[in-house]
Amino acid sequence: YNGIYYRYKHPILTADHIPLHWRYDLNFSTNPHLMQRIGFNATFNSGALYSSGRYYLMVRVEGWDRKSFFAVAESPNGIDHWQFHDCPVVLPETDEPDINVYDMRLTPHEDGWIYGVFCSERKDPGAPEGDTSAATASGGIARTKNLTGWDRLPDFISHHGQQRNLVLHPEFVNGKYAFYTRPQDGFIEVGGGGGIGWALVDDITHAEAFDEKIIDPKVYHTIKEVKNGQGPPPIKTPEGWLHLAHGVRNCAAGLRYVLYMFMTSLEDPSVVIARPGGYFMAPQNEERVGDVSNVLFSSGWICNEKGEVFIYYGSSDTRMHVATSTIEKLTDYCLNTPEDGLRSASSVQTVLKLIGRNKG
Ligand code: M1P
Repeated sequence: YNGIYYRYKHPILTADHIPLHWRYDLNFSTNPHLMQRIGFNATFNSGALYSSGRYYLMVRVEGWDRKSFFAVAESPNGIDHWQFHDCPVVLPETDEPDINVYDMRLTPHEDGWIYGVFCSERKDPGAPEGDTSAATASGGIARTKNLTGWDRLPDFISHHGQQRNLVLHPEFVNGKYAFYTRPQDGFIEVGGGGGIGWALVDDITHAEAFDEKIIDPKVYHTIKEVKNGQGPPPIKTPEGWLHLAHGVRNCAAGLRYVLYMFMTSLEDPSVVIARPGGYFMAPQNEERVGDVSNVLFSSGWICNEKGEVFIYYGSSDTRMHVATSTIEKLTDYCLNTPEDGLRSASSVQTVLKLIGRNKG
């Protein structure tokens, strides 16, 4: 506990929570050795939704076969007693079938639909023969009224490169749908692109972004030096929109993903009004180790009617955790945490200012 949020000792969802009837043939005559037939590797990076007092996670489930898909888990209190629904989500496809889908953000939109916006990965059709790795990423869009039946809409069209990190804003802005984007030059590297972008779209049933402006860039020698991306849809507060995002930097141990926050204006959600410096949460203890180590990633958070905030995050592409806070505390955090001064000397000055206030 650091005054900002409570962190829980244990993960809330792991691959061991996957129901037995998804894994075992429960008929003794066809499975006399009681062997597991289908395996699951990880449950992580979940979207989140609060409805009628129940807490829902749209979990990224990854199988032994490396494919991800979505499954809903539900809890009465947002912390524990999570249970998967009986079957995973059957996501309709477009004319160009997805090879892999992941990281669905759930946005209950003021148009009355609940949108699921996710990454759709496909083999790069332009890859040279023999290259079995090159892929492309686009923003997939589906919508539902009840988390059960889903309509698939055409993928988001961007004129600024691939999109692996797309999030729908919950309200219309100037009568249009608003998306947080991340233009990137390639599948892995954002290259000259990157940063959290902002795009307005007239028709979500044919979402096409003609213009994307960067509202939160990646920055040299910060926690978001290599890339960053909007996490869940922002939460509206009296002081502005609260945003949770991930920032990535490189180090000798490889890429390090941490969570950070910022706040945007109520009048224009594309204008950043507070940038608390550094990370909000970084991987710690067992969170640091997993399939892709040194990663925290969040695609979902919930604010309930009491102003309590449940921050759901995946650690090291392996398991799900929750941290809890309140709107009041997170707003205070955003408005009163000093900005990154971008140089060591500024960091010292920031500490000195606080020492001065505390000790005179
Ligand atoms: O493996 C770390 C993360 O990599 C991707 O995030 P990004 O596009 O920002 O690099 C995603 O696959 C994410 O799910 C994953 O946690």
